[in-house]
Amino acid sequence: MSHWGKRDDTIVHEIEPFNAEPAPDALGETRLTPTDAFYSRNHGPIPEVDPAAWRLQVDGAVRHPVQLSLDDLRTQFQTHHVTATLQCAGNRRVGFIEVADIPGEDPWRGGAIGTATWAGARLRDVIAAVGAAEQVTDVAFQAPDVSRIASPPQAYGSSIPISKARQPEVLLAWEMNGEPLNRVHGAPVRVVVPSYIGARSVKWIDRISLQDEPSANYFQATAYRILAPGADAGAAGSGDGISLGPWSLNSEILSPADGATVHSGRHVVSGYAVAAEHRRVVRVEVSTDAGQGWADAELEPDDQPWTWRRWRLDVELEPGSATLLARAWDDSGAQQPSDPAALWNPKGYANTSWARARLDVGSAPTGLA
Ligand SMILES: Nc1nc2c(c(=O)[nH]1)N[C@H]1C(S)=C(S)[C@@H](COP(=O)(O)O)O[C@H]1N2
Ligand SMILES: [Mo]
Repeated sequence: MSHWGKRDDTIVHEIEPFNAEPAPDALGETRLTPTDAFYSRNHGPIPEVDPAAWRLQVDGAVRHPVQLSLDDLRTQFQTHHVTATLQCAGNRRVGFIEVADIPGEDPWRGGAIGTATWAGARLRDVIAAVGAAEQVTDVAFQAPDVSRIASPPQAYGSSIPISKARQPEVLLAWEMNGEPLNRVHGAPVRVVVPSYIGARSVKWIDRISLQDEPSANYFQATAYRILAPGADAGAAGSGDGISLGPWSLNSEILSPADGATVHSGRHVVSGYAVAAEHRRVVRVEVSTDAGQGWADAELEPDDQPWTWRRWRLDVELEPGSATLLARAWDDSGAQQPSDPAALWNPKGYANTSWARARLDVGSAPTGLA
């Protein structure tokens, strides 16, 4: 085992704070990501919260503020299961770093994403219980982990619009993949906000506040924003740039992974695609000749609204160097932008450009070397 129960082949970007993603092949193997292959993204030390002592404070512009124990949350509200993909805004940042350096941010490959079955109470049921005042526009989450990355250093927090908070897919989850949520993924309770950047799925949550503005927390007001390409990230202040919430159409090639050496001959190219909120992935195309020709990949069934759609295609690779590309289309006819340079931003968020895998193809056919 590597750190925090992750597999030995985990790619660890930082040990403290712990930031790690699975090896691409491991991530592509299953529709549901095993917990030991699920990425971990942290901004401070991982807190150890005693579930018996844990309380969730729900307050702000509400009629009846409450303090809930884990037992209260589990017994006073119906339990719901949602299978949902989480994806970090920094997923695929390495493609941006090739365009221009992004100091101070981890070079995530395509593994800052994972799909799990979460169980918990619906946030909307808790909101209904406290009674939101008319003027409430945002639901803010607060956690106890203090981040020194934030300026000034502060505990992690963020918010989502109340319209999203009232959707049935948004959970206060205490279970992941059929087991009690573990410490590194936010025990005892985390928020799960499907189709929003992972930053909004606050772990170790201990306070929910209903308010008439977004959270003033550093990770809402200053970070997780798309600054203008020429902006100085170090000088960015509260409210600068485009605040990220819902993510956009994206895809990645997981196998063969970018940079791999493979044998010539037949290969299965495979990966994932995710659609934006309320959209569906309806087509994924793959090119083996740097974009001259494209073939439709075979897609996994589209029967889970909040999850990625994995895809695969059999291809023939000739000896030499090869560039595989993949691009997803959604049901509004949108397709991913081709060029990471057109999307590059100083903090390196939301690289949704075409997936690229550059391969060294040896001359021995597959299976004969
Ligand atoms: N309390 C807290 N919640 C947090 C974070 C954090 O650092 N502290 N990181 C966020 C980010 S940026 C992401 S992408 C997801 C990652 O969740 P995971 O570590 O369970 O994969 O958690 C989010 N929730
Ligand atoms: Mo993230």
